[in-house]
Amino acid sequence: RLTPTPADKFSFGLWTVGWQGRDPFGDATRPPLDPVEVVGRLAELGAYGVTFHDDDLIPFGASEAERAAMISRFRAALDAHSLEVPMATTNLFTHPVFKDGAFTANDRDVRRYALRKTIRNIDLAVELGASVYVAWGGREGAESGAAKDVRVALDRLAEAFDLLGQYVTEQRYPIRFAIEPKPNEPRGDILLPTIGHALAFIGELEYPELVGVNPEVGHEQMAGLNFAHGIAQALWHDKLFHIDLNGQNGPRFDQDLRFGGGDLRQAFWLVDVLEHGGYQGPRHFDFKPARTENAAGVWEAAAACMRNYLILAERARAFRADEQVRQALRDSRLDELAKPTAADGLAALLADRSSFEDFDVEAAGERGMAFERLDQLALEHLLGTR
Ligand code: GLT
Ligand code: MN
Ligand code: MN
Repeated sequence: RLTPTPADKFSFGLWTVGWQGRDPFGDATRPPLDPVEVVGRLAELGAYGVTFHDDDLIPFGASEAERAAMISRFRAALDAHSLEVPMATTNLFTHPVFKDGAFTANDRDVRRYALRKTIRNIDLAVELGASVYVAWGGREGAESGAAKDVRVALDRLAEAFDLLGQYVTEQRYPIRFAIEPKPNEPRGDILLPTIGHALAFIGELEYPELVGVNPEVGHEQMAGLNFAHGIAQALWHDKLFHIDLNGQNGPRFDQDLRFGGGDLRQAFWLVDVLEHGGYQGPRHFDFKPARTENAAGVWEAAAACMRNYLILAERARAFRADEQVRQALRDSRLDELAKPTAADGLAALLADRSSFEDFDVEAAGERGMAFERLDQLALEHLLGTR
């Protein structure tokens, strides 16, 4: 079952397959793609959804009439191909006006403009049926120490999410926000650099229930972090509202490889935690087809993202179903980790001589954990030899 269907909930950003290959050193290597063509192609490949920034769909600075025409063409294509818009977001990074940030720009007029631009696109997102609104603050940051008072900037960032939360509450919009962390690039240092920073920030907001995270594989790996662990913690907090799937080879520039490129072991554990950890949202790909590719290569890479996810899901299922794996999990005492440490209460713990006075620490220190056998079994499932 390696052919994607809408039930798999795969989605792609317009800006992913539509990336023209422009990088800091070179010009575009591919012509622009019409969003209407993207909708048809994605549906044909088995995706269920497409996502967009305001400016991916409607060129920045377009007139009201051009905007309306573009939206109606897009909507017609969505209807014709039964494609959904599960998520949308705002471009708060391309235009020079955002060079010092959007919600945390030092200039107040820029911050007010950024909020209005965002609110305008939230209206459209809701009209098109989106239930998640992503906020990637790529320009919210600094290159030098005194340029940004981080504590004050966080006040402004919280103020922005409080205003946006108030707006969707007053409009009774069925939409929630997902903050996308990233440690650096394009700013030297970006605010809310990791999943952990974002989760802590959300706890300080006025509408915390309306805000979760949209972690991206490569962004956490740029910081040397274990992505599957980050996802597990986001799920534990009930904050995994959305996800950006792609590939990355460790700490270096943001590679945005197709899903399955980069760190394959982490991809395996990621799919395992998504498939078996209760995540119900879209499997959204945020990748950049290499700039060496022409249009054919772009669609091959998009198809490969979905195929690789399905292969890994199948491998993870086989791993979990294997009797030897189940035995190794017991030998590794995962079942014991699931038992509360002191369900008998603090007083009983303090009175329990076997937990301290009579505890044989030497014997406990000599126990093997069976983790090597367990991980070898995982490797063999990943490599397809089991
Ligand atoms: C940009 C960034 C991505 C974000 C997108 C959402 S835009 O391409 O690199 O990681 O998810 O704004
Ligand atoms: Mn992303
Ligand atoms: Mn990225």
